[in-house]
Amino acid sequence: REEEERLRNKIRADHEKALEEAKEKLKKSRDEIQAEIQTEKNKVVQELKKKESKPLPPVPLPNLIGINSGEPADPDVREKRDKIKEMMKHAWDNYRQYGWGHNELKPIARKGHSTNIFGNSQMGATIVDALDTLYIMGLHDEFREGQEWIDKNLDFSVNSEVSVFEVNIRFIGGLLAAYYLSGQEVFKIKAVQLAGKLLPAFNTPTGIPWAMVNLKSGVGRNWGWASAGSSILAEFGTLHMEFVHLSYLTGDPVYYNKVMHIRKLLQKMDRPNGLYPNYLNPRTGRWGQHHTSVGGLGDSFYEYLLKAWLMSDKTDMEARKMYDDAIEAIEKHLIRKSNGGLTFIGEWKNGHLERKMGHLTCFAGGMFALGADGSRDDKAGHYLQLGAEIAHTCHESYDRTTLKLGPEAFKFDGGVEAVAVRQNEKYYILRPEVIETYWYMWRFTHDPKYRQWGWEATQAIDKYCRVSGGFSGVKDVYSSSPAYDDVQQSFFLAETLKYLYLLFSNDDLLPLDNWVFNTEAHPLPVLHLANTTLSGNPAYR
Ligand code: DMJ
Repeated sequence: REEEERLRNKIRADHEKALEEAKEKLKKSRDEIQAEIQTEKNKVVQELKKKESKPLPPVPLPNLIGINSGEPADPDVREKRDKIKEMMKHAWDNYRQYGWGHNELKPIARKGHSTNIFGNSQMGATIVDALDTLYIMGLHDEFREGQEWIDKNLDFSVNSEVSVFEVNIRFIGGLLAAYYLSGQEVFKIKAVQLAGKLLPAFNTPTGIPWAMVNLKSGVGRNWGWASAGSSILAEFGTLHMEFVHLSYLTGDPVYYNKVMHIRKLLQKMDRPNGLYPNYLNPRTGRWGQHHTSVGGLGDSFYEYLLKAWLMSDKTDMEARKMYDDAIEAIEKHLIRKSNGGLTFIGEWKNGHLERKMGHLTCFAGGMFALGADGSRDDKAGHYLQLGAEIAHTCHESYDRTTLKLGPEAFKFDGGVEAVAVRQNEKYYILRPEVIETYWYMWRFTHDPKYRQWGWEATQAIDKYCRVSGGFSGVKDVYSSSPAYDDVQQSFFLAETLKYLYLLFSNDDLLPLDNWVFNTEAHPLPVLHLANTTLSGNPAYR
């Protein structure tokens, strides 16, 4: 009886206590309740962040050779190199002052700038893209500022739809290069976090990724303008280098498997005239329009076949074969000599060759030179020569303008050679490809004309693109007083200034036997995996 009574009293007391608590809660204002909910939510987010920032398993760092100095002995060359470093400082300082944390800078309006490739959030694209250039130029205070911003502010849990390709080459590539150069863990951790956010883009019926993915929801889709819902060759075909490094650094084969799946699928497909079309439908696995380009929409796919082989310490023969087959077909169908003797690479459109070459295509001169060693039938001399001819043509496209800066696209039709015809192809947006080719040609030949051409471009950029708030693109390279586009592209700091700096440095700075540059000029070390296997995947190699 007593026990029953005691229990009943306890239940009554508990009940009253609960009622009291509920009343207390109800007394709280809506704002107070919301604040409590927010605090709880924040706790969960913090927990998650802690989990995500857990250190990754240690892996042996590849042999890192030549990450400092490259100081030339010749005072004239040193002076030129110093000038390029000063230009980098001007670009960075102005971004630091007027665009900090934004993706890019508007150097005339002196405020932040962004485009849809970066989604709608401020991800500091210029900071991430510029880090390794700052590092090799010895701008260490600036590098540290960038690192601090990344550590504190770079957050990928945002409701933002980004380009998988652009984020891969600029952010993952930039972070990985910064990690290898500096050894700072934060860059590796951020790269891996971001890669995890890109993985849902591969959830398509074929495993060919969507062009865009929402970092928060993981929902992907393709660009509205791309041939009947297709994915783009140069986008899904430019992930290999970064993804192999991610698997190497994490021991998780998931990244490697994604890109190898793409490769296997491409290998199985028929290629019209041996050429890869620029468009592939990720739902059906069928090609879209039969357009082939070594410029926009195709370019870096070919580049990454070659670089996959180089990065594997020349053991990935499958990639080398795909590269050799592809450039043989390109040479046969797309490369011609103009009446005036200029070698150019045209665009293939449904069985017809358009005699037009893009500024983007000019990177191919460097690619041919880089791939010369190890080419089929010992055609090394031939490919080095082809690289030199493309470099010459692209230099002509600069030299035939008023500003001595190259247009976005130029024709080889009738009497017109290496000159832009349409008004909307006359712009120069601080692109690197021509300078990139000068640098590779310089490394392989040491012909002084490449330094001379690089210096001409440096002076033209400084004269016509420099403004007090940074560097801007120009709308017409044939006009003596062109309008500015008011954008300082992040690739100007990542690529254009880096290639120029390397052109005036000694070859022992980032030697090509040890480093492979991704398509955004971020150097990644060659993985000497001869005696090892990629964790979890004995099939590698
Ligand atoms: C860069 O983002 C990369 O080089 C890419 O492969 C092509 N275009 C720009 C620079 O022009």
